[in-house]
Amino acid sequence: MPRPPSRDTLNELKAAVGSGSWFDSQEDLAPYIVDFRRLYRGVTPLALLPRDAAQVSKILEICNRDEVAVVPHGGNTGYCGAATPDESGSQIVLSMRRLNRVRRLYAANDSMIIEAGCTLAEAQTAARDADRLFPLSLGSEGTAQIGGNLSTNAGGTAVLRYGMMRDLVLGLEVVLADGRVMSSLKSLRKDNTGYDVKSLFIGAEGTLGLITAASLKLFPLPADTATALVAVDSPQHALDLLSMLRTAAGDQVTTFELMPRLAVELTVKHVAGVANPLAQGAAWYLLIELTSPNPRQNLAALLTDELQRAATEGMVEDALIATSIAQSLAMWKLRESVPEAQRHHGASLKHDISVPVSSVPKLIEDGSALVRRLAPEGDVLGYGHLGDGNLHFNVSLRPGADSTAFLRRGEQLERAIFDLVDSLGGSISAEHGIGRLKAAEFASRADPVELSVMRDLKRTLDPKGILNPGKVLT
Ligand code: 2HG
Ligand code: ZN
Repeated sequence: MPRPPSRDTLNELKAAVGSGSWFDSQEDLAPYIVDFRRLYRGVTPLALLPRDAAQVSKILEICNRDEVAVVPHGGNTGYCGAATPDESGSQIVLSMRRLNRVRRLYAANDSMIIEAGCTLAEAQTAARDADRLFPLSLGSEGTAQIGGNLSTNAGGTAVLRYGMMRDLVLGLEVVLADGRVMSSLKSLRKDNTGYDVKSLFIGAEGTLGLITAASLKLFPLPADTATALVAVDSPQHALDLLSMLRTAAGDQVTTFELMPRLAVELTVKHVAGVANPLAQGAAWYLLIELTSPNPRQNLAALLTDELQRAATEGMVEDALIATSIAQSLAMWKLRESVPEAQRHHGASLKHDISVPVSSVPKLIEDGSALVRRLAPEGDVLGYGHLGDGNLHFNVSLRPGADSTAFLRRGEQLERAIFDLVDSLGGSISAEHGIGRLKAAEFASRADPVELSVMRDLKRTLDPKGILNPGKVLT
């Protein structure tokens, strides 16, 4: 069991990074103790900002010896409280921000080695500067860091085409709990030498080791893009359209995002500069994007033909294909502003869940009935990555309704929604992770054998339990 650090340990940790690379005043520590959603407010005696893997190694060596808990901290954009210390005041924070170098970009190998503290946007820019694409894409990419993306196995809006963060990794550098550095920064597409150890650290939220750098896959830059905003009358028609588009365009279908009418209305109302280019009143909207590295693909024509055919068959109510980059960006802004609009609208209950793609209509129908029954003060705001079967099945407090009653019902509603998800063979955390928020629910729902394997791995890799205690596993 970790224990509070002594004064000597704290001094040794400060010396390990040197002056200017640690904070211990309440004022300086403020950004490190509250999570993005303000669900948790912790206490810490010290935040360390190492500059390289050697310093991270030294820190963990000391913490392991003295049994001091370490909470890794990236861009702090996570939704589950994984990067926030607990209230005990005994966990130190380790910020990755200064490990922010692009170590090497191998254009001919379509890969790059990049450190954990680079933001996702910095990773994308480094790739673009070499005429390549790093395809992970999400609303918080200007702040979220690669280490956090890896540790939560981030998803976003291009998973349909490129997969999640795990699918984009060729190798990792990881500092283990005792300070040893596992350097496996290979850039190989094929490597069948034993267990896939690196994969253990992806999605582990810093509980098995601290990722300091990664070798990531790159792709050709899109040279032709077609973006459309499409109105449909039901999630089933949206799925029919997805199937039709994938038959016609295969993997060129990069993005297929669903938004209910309420999401669009709130975004237009609350976020400056957002407009709905389609006639008001559609029940559901889709943001669809097709991309190809071939500049002569004429994706706009393909998308126009398919949408016209879908309209004739009664699948599509209305559609607009962007004819300029500005118009395409405006459509993206509409989608990416939904979380912000929901924040402005007031209290909400969030459920980041996934089911097999074909079960999404049932999830929405049965989930909405649960909300009407168990949280009648709320309106369903279920939107997200339909192409991946991942909905942010959120519920927003109706203006004027009783927020205390609404929030009190949160736990019961969550359990009912998770039961529904389980019955559909889904996941209670599709892309935001477990952190502290879902640790108890996860423990009670995971396959017991799988959970015991996870606990065995934790004991093996972190026998003193110093790495991000209380997150993922209870
Ligand atoms: C998104 O897809 C993010 O916009 C945030 O994953 C989801 O705020 C949410 O619930
Ligand atoms: Zn999402």
